[in-house]
Amino acid sequence: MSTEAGLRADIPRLARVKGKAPAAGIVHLGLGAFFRAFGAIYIEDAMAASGGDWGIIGVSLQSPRMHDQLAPQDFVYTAQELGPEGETLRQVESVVDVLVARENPEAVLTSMADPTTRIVTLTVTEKGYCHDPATGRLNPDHPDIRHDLTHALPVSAPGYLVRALARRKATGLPPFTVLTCDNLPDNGRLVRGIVLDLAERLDPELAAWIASEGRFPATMVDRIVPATKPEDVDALAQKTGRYDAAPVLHEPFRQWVVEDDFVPAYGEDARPDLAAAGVELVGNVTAYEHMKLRMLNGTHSSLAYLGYLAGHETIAETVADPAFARFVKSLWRKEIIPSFQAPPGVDLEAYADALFERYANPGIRHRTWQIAMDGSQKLPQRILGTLRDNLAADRPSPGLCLAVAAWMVYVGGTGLDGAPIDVRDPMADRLKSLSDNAKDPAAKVTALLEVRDIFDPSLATAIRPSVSSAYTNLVNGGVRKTVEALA
Ligand code: CS2
Repeated sequence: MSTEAGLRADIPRLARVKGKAPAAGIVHLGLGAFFRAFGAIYIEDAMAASGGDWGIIGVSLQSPRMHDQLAPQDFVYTAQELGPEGETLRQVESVVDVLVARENPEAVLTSMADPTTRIVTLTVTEKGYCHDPATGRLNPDHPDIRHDLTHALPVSAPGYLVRALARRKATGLPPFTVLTCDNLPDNGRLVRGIVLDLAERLDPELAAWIASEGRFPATMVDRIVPATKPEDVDALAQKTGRYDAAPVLHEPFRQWVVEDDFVPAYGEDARPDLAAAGVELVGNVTAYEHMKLRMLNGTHSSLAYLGYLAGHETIAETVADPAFARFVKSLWRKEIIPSFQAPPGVDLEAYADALFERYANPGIRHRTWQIAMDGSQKLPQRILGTLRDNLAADRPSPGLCLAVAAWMVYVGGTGLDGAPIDVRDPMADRLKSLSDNAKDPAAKVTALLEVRDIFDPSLATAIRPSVSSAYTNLVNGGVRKTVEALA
């Protein structure tokens, strides 16, 4: 019997056990599974270690679902840690409210402009920044940005940041620190540039104030958090005898590296005691970010496209296939590790070994289809930067070119077995029609490499031969054979 139908009515709902909710200090834009399994836990640990009012007001930009699931259980939820040897459960209580921006934009701006709000964290995914992925700059033609330029109540994440900062300036408050937790390159600088660009178009004085008073520390975030399925909700209810409408599932591993650069006007109160919770506070995040985006996310996306096309449902299933295991190890060793400088004291071979173990964790059913989403927004920082650095060093990248070719087959919308693919990507229609209108593999590759939002011209020219032959091999020989030949 499904929870929705039966158990929900029969068993008690989850409730706050620690009594009063903490007072709020953070507004989080884009409250999804990842932040609830990651930032919300670190922040709860920091409050437990050192106190402070850092309750989190979550904001869903679009859907009321998260609010509707969490409100009846006072915004608490279960974090289910899935290790290779079993699982542990934890109740997380740092979220104190959820607002739905589309339904009540005024409430969101009011919270962001409140004197108690000192940090706005974000996980709005790559596409939520309304930028051009190839350049990292604001896309002023994005429909949400066009809306936000002419309406006081915004719809986009950058719009909320800018309008809320304007309110704080008008009432004489310091800005909040903007702490992005999305997998974007140099994410702090990127969001700062986007916010300043939008502010400049609305009010140059506001832009100048944000530029001098605002802080946008870069971060590297890492924890694998597959989407929660209805079966997971049911199984947890059966196990605990309590109904939680929105548990999160995650692996044991976590790593958060943050530049220690918060709005100075708040002094000691500028941030939770993140270090006490195990966050690494550093002066510069770049090396960590290269390591994580290239080694983890780069191979995740490569395995997602190739694995999906080979018929594998999850990453764990994909790396259980020896050909793919050899392939990913050789990607790390030959193409990715040599492309960047390791963070101080980090052994990249050991990092790769640990990643392989994380991918192989049978407790984590992370679907290749989920990771394959939004490739147009992900490819540049995950794969193309590495390719560019390898070209400059004259290092061949056959594996990464194969991954790009697999992405091209994927966005064509038809698997190698002829089955349709449910492609989720803001550019899905455009990519599919480019592919459909080209007659053979070489023409498809050429057409897709001409998408300037993703590929710059010199990179496109340089990788065309290799991507083209990889595409042809995929079509003629199938995925496994092609992967095997490379590995
Ligand atoms: C994944 C990431 O869905 C994806 O694109 O690559 O969400 C990945 O699991 C996390 O970045 C791990 O920290």
